[in-house]
Amino acid sequence: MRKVLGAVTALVFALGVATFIGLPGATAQGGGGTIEADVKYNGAPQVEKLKVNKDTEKCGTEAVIEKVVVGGNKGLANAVVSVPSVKASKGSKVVVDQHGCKFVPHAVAVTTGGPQNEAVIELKNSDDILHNIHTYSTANPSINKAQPKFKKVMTEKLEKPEYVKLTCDVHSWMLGWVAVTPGPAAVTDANGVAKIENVPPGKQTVEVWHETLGKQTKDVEVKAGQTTKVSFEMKK
Ligand SMILES: [Cu+2]
Repeated sequence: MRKVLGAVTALVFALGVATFIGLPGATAQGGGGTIEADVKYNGAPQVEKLKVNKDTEKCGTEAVIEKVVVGGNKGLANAVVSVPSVKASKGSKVVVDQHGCKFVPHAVAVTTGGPQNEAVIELKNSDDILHNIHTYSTANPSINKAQPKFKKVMTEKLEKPEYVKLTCDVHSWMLGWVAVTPGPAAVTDANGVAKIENVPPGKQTVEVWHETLGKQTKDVEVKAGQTTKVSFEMKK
């Protein structure tokens, strides 16, 4: 019995040490570097317009669905840049607002640290009308929930990394994206630039994903206290 207990204690101790050792490398703490990604697209912007005849007081009479947003200098907006070679131990939180019958921002990134450390998505309803969140997932369970006008905030948790499509069953044109990533991530701005700070030094993989233009990866060398620049050109 004592032997068994001893073995169990040793195993628990070993696991504890392994977990402890695993942490500093897994999370981006002090001493990291910055990755600055520049994402370009040489093609034309894609914008769809739809007549709206429902809840027009809040939604307006025309819905603009921006599938490909190209800004100055061919910069691609709404692209998710992430570092999947870094595994976070903690999930982060992101807020998506349903405002003017649009998901704002259109694309967001949030980190999952696995079970018990899931990514947290706060869904706000600032429209004062009924919305119905409906997500399209394969790795995570799908969410399909009404959010009446009195329910200002709804909180959901997602455990598995995945690019999740957000829609609304009340307003068919509403479209948004939640990128649930295993490591740190950011979304490109109007100029196609995204900055990710506190990335552990060493060889890292950078992934760029866009809802219509797909995915690309590149390897970079991150140095402590420095900014590593990386460029992508997305193709149709
Ligand atoms: Cu809606």
